[in-house]
Amino acid sequence: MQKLAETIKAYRGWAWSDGGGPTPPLTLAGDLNGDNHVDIADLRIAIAGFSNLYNIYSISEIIGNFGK
Ligand SMILES: [Ca+2]
Repeated sequence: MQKLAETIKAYRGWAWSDGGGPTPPLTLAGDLNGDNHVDIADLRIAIAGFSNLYNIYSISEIIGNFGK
């Protein structure tokens, strides 16, 4: 089990260095404008595009990560 953990760690290290930048590999759920923060600007985007581009799950993600 320890061996597996080390392998995963090594793989992640490789993936990170392969990315070539400080940008996190995963985007923040609810960050619709891509500024790495979930705030009122993202909520406004979701409301503006509601039922078209975004739905109640988008709003839920924003509320869940609000302020991050
Ligand atoms: Ca944002």
